[in-house]
Amino acid sequence: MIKKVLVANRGEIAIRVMRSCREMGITSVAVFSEADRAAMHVRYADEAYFIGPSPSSESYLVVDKIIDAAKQSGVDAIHPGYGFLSENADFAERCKKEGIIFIGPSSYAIKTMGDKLTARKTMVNAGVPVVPGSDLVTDEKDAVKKAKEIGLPVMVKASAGGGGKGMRLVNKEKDLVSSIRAAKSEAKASFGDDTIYIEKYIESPHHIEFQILGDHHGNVIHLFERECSVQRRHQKVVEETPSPLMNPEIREEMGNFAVAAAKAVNYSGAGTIEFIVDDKLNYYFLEMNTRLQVEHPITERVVGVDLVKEQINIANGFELELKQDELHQYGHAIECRIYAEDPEENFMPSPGVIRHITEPLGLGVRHDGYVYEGYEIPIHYDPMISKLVVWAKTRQEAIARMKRALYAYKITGVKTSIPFLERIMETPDFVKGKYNTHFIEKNSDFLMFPKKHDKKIEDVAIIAAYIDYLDSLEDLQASVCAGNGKNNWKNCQRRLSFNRL
Ligand code: MV4
Repeated sequence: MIKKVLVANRGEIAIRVMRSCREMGITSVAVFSEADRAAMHVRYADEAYFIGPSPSSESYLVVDKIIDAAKQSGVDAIHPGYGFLSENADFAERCKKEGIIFIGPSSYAIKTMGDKLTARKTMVNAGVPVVPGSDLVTDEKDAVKKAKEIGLPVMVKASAGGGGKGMRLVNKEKDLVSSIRAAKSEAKASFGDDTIYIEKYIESPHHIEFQILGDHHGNVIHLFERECSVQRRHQKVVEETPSPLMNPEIREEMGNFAVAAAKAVNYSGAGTIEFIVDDKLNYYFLEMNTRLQVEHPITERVVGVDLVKEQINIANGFELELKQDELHQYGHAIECRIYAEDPEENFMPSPGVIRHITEPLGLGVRHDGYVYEGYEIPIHYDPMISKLVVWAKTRQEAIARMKRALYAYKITGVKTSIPFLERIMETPDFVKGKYNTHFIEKNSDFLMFPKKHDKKIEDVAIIAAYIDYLDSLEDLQASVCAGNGKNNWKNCQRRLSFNRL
C-alpha cells in the first residue's frame, strides 16, 4: 500500500497531486531547487528535500537526485506530474529497479508511444485510424516517391519529435528534397535521431484528445474528450469539454479507438490519446501522452472523477472501480491557462514578484495555482501561473462564468495573459464553438489589439477598489486595536499599502 509519495515536480501540479494524497491519507514529500526555496509546493508538503541549483537540468531533471531524495525520505512511490521526468522511460525503469513505485505506465508503454513512428505502427496493427502516410523513409529518393504517392501537401515529421517539435509542412514538389534534408538534420541535432516519416497534411484540423485510464488487470476505460484546438505555437491556451464539434456517434467510435490504442501497449495509469480531426469529422490518431496532462481538471469536473486518486489506486494494483457504462459527461467545463506573459508584447515571459493577487472564487470555479503575494516567479521554469477552470450546465453559461472569473482575477507585479483570455471568451468564432487549430491566427486582429482606452479606465477602477479595500482593512484593524494605549498600527498600515501600490 502506498503510504508516502514523493512528487517529482513543482508549481501547481505538485500541489494538485499533494491535495489528493492528503485526502487519501498519504504523506507527501516535495523536492525543490534553489529558486524554489520559498515555493508553495514546499510549504504544502509534509516533508521537503533540496535537490540543487535552479536550472531544471541540474535539479528536477536529475534522476539520481530524485532517487536519492526518495530513498532518504523512504517513500513508497514517486508521482512525476507532467513535463520534467514524466515521460522518461529510463526514469520509470530506474524507479522499478530501486523498488519504488512509479505512478505512471510501464517504461515499455512510455518508450513505444514516445517514438512516434513506432506508435504509428502499433496503432495500425491495433486497427486505430492513423493519418495516411509512410513508414520510415530510408533516403531522399524514397521520401520523394512516398510523398508523391500520399499527395501534397505533406507533413514531414521526426519520429523522436512530438508536440509540434521537428515538423515541417511541404506544399510544393520542388521543396520536397530540401525540406526532407532539413528535417533530417534538425531531428539529428535536436533528438540525436534522424528517423523521419511523412503524413498527408490535414488542413484546418481540430485537436481532440481522449482521457483514458488503464489498470494492471487489463481494464481500460475512456473518460471522453477534450477539445484543445485553441493553441498558440503548439502551446494550449484554452481547453473545453465536451468538444463543440463532437456528436454522440463519433464520440463513441473515437472513445473505443482510444481504449484499443491503450490496450495495444498494455497501458496502466492515466493517459491521453491525441486525435487530429478535420471539418468532415474524419479522425486520425496523432500521438499518445503517457502522463497526467495540464488540462486534466476539465475532465475531472465533467465526468466526476479525481484522476490523481485513480492514478494512485492503479499504482497500488487495485482494479478500476469505474465502469465505462456508468461514466457520463455532465455539463460543460472550460480551462484557461494563465501565463506570466505580456500579450501586448508578443507574449514575452514576464517573471517577477507578485505584488497582489485576488483569486476568483464562487459557484463552479476551480483555481489550481501556486503563487502568493510576495512570491517571485522564477525565470527558470514554465511561465504558467495557474489554471482557471469553470463548470456550468451549458457551454454558454460556462463561457459567462469564465468571463466573470477572469474579470474577478486580479494580479499585479507581473503581466499576465488574462486580458487575452477575456478577448478569446468574446471572440464570435469561440462563442459559436466554430473554431479549429487556426483560431488564434485567424482572429489575431480581434485578439491582439486590446483597446488601450478601456484598459486604462479598468486599471484606475482596480486601483480605486484596492485603495478602498485597504482603507476598510485599516478601519477594521484600528477598531480592533482601539483601547490598546500606544498603537501606531495605522501609520504602519499606511506605509504598507503605499508600498504595495
Ligand atoms: C499534423 C497537422 C496536420 N497534418 N499532422 C502539431 C502538434 C503535433 N501533435 C502534431 N501537429 C500537427 N500534426 C498532419 N498530418 C497539424 C498539426 C498541427 C497542430 C495539431 C494539433 C494542435 C495544433 C496544431 C497546430 C499546428 C499544426
